[in-house]
Amino acid sequence: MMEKSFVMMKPDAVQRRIMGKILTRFEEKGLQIVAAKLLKIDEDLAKEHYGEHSEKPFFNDLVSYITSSPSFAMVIEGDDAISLIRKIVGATNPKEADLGTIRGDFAMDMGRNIIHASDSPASAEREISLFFNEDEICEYKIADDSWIYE
Ligand code: DGI
Repeated sequence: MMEKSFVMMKPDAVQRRIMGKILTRFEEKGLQIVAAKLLKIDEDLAKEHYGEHSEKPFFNDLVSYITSSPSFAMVIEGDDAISLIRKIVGATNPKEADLGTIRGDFAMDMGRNIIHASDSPASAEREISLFFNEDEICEYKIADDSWIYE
């Protein structure tokens, strides 16, 4: 089933200049970028995005990390995109993430795990609408579709 996921390279990915490498992994897999922007997340948006963790001991550190410098937010589309992207991203703790995943290859610590990706269709819908207006999402036919999907 075609799905859209919300994916965001966090401030450490931007600062470490590895955005291109990360983007390439999604593109080379055959996924399609349908929206993208660099933005500095403010405290309100950070707290809303990570609302489910508001009672956790790491919440304040998480909010200050995510608001510390710009992030690169995207909507990525593809067949089964939500679970597929979670596999490409790897486990939350980069030390446990398999090598070959983005977190497994590029990160060391939970609080610097470089990328976010929606974990379910309900979160994808919520997160996409939190970060993007409908008119920022581009519906377009991509040229190699018939070489990616049978
Ligand atoms: O969906 P994920 O980003 O893989 O994980 P999540 O939704 O459970 O947590 C959101 C972010 O919060 C995660 O990317 C890193 C941070 N986090 C989660 N659990 C811990 C944590 N940070 C610290 N320091 N310790 C934790 O146990």
